[in-house]
Parts: sequence; structure tokens; C-alpha cells
Amino acid sequence: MHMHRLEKMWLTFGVAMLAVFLIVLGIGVFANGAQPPTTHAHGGHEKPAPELAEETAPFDKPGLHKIGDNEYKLVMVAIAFAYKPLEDKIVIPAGATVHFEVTSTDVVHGLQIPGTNVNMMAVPGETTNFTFTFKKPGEYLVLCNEYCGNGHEMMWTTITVA
Ligand SMILES: [Cu+2]
Repeated sequence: MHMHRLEKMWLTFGVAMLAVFLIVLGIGVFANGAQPPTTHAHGGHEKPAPELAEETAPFDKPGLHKIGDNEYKLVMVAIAFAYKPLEDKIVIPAGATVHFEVTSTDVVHGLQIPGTNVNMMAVPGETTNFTFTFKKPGEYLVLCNEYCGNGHEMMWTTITVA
């Protein structure tokens, strides 16, 4: 097959740029030690046993904790195939700022509230943090958005903002 000299040069340039992109990405991720925005549930650098998450603070007491004036910490544990605290247990005053702290005890789950920008991964043995202010009263559906197994579709709960 005959290939024009300029076509060869252009193809070489394209492949070289792909290689440059992958090298830059590789340096950015591995050499600089890029990490997901999480902290270990047990502190320190050792990866903890995820099944111990429920015995370790703050995940030994899942639920809504008042930490300030109209400010709350919401500790949630994702377990195949439910969230702790269980349904109808989370009632938040309208206008409250909520600091989510989420973990998983088994596999990677998700925690999403459709219609808001609340969208987290619940990673075994890690803590995921997210802050959201619930301005409008109503019932907020909480869904798992990571396919976590055969009961994935049953994995939901609600947050009531009153
Ligand atoms: Cu799921």
C-alpha cells in the first residue's frame, strides 16, 4: 500500500501526541501520588479492614448529628443492599447544611440524590466527605449509582427535609 509522505508524518505526529498524553497522565497520577478525595476511615496510612468500619467512629453511630447552628454531620454506612441509618430515620430541618461522611463495609457503592449535586462513591474502608445545604423542604430520594450486585436496585433510602 502506498502512503503519502505527508500522511505518514501526520500519523506519526498523532501517535506521538497520544504517547505524550499518556506519559503526562502517568506522571500526574503515579509520580505525584494522586489520590481520590477521601481519607481512611480509621486514620493513618494502613488500609483498614472495611468490615470493621461499623465498629469505628464515626461509623459506629450512623445518623444525623448536630454540630452547630443549623449544621449537621450525617454519617452513613453503605452495605449491600441498604444504607444505615435505615429508611425514615433521617429528618433534616430546611436550610440546614449537612456534612456527609460515607463509607462502605463490603463493595463500592454510590450515594446520589437526584436533582441535587450530591453524588459520592462509598469506598470500602475509606471515608467520602461532601457538604450540601438542603434549602427546599421535601422528601429526597437517595440512590446507589454504582452497580454493586444482585440487590442493587433495592438500594435506596430517603432523607426528609422539613
Ligand atoms: Cu448499588
